[in-house]
Amino acid sequence: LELEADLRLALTRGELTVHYQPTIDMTDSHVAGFEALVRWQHPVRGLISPMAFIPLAETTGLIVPLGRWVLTEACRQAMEWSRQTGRPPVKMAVNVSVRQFDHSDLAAMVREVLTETGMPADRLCLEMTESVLMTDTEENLAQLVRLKALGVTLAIDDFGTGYSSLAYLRRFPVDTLKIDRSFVERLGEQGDDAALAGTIVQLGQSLGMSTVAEGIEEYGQLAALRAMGCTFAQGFYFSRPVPAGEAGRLLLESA
Ligand code: G
Ligand code: G
Ligand code: MN
Ligand code: NA
Repeated sequence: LELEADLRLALTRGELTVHYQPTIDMTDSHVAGFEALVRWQHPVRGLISPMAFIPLAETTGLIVPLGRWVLTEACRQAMEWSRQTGRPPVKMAVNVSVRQFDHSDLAAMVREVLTETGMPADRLCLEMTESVLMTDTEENLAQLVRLKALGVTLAIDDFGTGYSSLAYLRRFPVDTLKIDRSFVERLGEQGDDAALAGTIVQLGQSLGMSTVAEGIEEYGQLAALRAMGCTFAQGFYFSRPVPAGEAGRLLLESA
């Protein structure tokens, strides 16, 4: 309860911050984009992981203003890097909770933020879990269609951990599958696990979707996924999520 009141204030006090983790193009290893990941710099408790406060934000509805803040900050940052480098804005992926579908007109919010920041829609990717495809299907489908109409791209996060049906996947306007790190973690070990990652890559290919392997920590995992034809890679092997200053340097070095 104390944390809830604190979280409410955190938004207004500027205690939230965004870290950025690069996504790497498998073909030439350049930085293809970043995923924005929120953190809370609590005045007493220090840096708090989103795992500790996103669920609270979801149950209290604070996820709506928090989600808007993260999206605005990530787009603003992409535009600032673009001005600094003279290059087009980097591709930016932002996590969206299923609760943001329930409690707000997500497409209207995204359109406003794109206008406010000047971020081109096609540079923004929204990541959501399979639960968006599984609950309130018709209403969520309508929201996704409105989001696609803006020109943003859509990714399914932690793919393979839910149980969305293949029929839903075909019906929903999804561009990218992010292979959950549990499938990447066990690559190289005995058993079915390599087969599962490979199956998701092939599923993506047959549906015309790109694939991002999450949680790559070792070269062997990278090599295996590259051989499978996975499009993008993300994980501690390349970089942890880092503050904006460091992410900007990664972007410059990768040019
Ligand atoms: O940053 P980290 O890897 O610790 O993230 C932990 C979890 O918090 C992940 O599941 C991630 O998707 C989620 N998360 C991080 N930032 C955001 C955000 O801005 N919005 C939402 N909804 N989830 C986020
Ligand atoms: O659910 P989502 O994919 O948004 O979660 C991102 C989370 O995964 C963040 O907490 C991030 O810190 C974490 N993460 C990113 N790369 C790696 C990795 O290589 N290994 C592990 N263990 N976690 C990772
Ligand atoms: Mn994510
Ligand atoms: Na994920």
